[in-house]
Amino acid sequence: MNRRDFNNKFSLSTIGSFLGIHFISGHLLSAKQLPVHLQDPDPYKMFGKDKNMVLLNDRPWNMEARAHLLNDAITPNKYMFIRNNGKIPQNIDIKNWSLTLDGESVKTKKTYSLNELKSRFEHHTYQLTLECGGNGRSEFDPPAKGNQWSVGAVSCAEWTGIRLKDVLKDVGLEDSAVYIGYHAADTHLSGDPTKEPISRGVPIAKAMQDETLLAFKMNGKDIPLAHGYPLRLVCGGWPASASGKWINRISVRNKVHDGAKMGGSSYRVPCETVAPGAKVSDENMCIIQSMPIKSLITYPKTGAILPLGKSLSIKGHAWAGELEVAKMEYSINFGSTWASCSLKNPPNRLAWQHFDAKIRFPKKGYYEVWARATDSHGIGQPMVLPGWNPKGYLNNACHRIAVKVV
Ligand SMILES: Nc1nc2c(c(=O)[nH]1)N[C@H]1C(S)=C(S)[C@@H](COP(=O)(O)O)O[C@H]1N2
Ligand SMILES: [Mo]
Repeated sequence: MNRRDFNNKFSLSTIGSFLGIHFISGHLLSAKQLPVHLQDPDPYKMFGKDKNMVLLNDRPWNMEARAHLLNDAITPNKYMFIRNNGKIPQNIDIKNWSLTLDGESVKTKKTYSLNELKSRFEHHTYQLTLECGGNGRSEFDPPAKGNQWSVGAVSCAEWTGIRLKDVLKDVGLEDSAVYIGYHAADTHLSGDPTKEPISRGVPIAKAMQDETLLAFKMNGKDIPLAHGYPLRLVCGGWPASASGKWINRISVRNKVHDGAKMGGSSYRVPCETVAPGAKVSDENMCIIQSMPIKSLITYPKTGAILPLGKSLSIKGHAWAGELEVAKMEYSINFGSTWASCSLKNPPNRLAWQHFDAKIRFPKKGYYEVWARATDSHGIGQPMVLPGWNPKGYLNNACHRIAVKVV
């Protein structure tokens, strides 16, 4: 049984009947929302998350935001999604934490203590958008296995650290270097110590960008444990799986990194588009690189009620992977006509951009406000689901909220 079936069949109703509780209008709740008191330990307290975040899974821990929780310009920890592939490392020994640079294409293997990294290299701070490649997966039909993310597996926090490129220059690269791959301290769910839950990476060109950080601070404080304390790679604009948490080793490779979840159908999509439900062999899958143009209406919360004659101010963010967002529009008639939103410039490359608009509704009734961003190459968001793929990645369809004018 896949997770979607499990969630639908067993979460609320089954648990309710075990406890003799009736979930009145349980059908209105997300089937993925397990009652908090059934979680042991309480993940909201454990990770410092707002109680309105949605828990998707507990082994491993996965949690997402809802659109209206992401209204802050910079995402605070309490609204930041968590995506884990394995078990979070325990008992981190900060004094002895180190990062080893190795692989076929480093001049010499070298190990730095965390303090050495912090003291020897210049610090930089950037706001960086991290979106899980599977954000929006729950919409695909036929369904795709994996966490059934809605729209909330995205964040834009302020990360402080050192540039990966400064460290790579310090160790020295051979001409053969093409990719870096991270290794981290989280452990495989099976308990097998020889298996890594995930070990991904990026091409050298991405590793050498100014904004690619080895971060030790998030929003001005130590990175929260669930987000990679004490050291994490941050590669904004790419699937967030490239941003390794709890990292202790980076391998410089002379080929595309072949760590866990680099191959097969993990974070890969068909090289050529396929019909929904098609089987695609591994050779015909390509690694996801820059994430596609996308946006989110973060204010108001869907379901807003407004008196006729009063205008509605909407707010949100848009992001475009490696590119910039060039244009932001909204529609109140299911995409028949579009009007422009005002759009701010990003504070730095790879940060999401804020938009707002003041909307007047012509008469009473039910409306949907749709938002559509267009990137600097003129590529806009699709209004319906984009290309189906076996693992349900890259859903960047327009976000919409319901508004009633009375
Ligand atoms: N070591 C390690 N790094 C990891 C992961 C993981 O499971 N282990 N998950 C990846 C994935 S798939 C995503 S989407 C992001 C999520 O980052 P966050 O939990 O800080 O939001 O971390 C990435 N880095
Ligand atoms: Mo992810």
